[in-house]
Amino acid sequence: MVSRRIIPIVICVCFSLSAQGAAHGESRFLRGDANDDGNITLADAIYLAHYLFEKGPVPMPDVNSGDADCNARVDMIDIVYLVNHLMRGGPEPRCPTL
Ligand SMILES: [Ca+2]
Ligand SMILES: [Ca+2]
Repeated sequence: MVSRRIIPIVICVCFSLSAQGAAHGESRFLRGDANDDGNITLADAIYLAHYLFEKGPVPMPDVNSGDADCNARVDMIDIVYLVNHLMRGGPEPRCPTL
């Protein structure tokens, strides 16, 4: 269950959109699918906010599934990245290929 404190955080993120990118390899998970349901949705951004700010469960099946911008860290920018992708047509959560 997502706490009511998460919703304002996600709403704030929606209004401060930005995107960043970096490079490192992909493995066997869908980058950005933090809740491991096979789809990238706003639920993944909420899941990450819960993980980061309320000590919620770690992104599944690998913590890197929450690293939407592929910079080797899971942080608030990944929430922004997901919201930018879902609501503003920003880049997909994946690492650039070399
Ligand atoms: Ca998902
Ligand atoms: Ca990241």
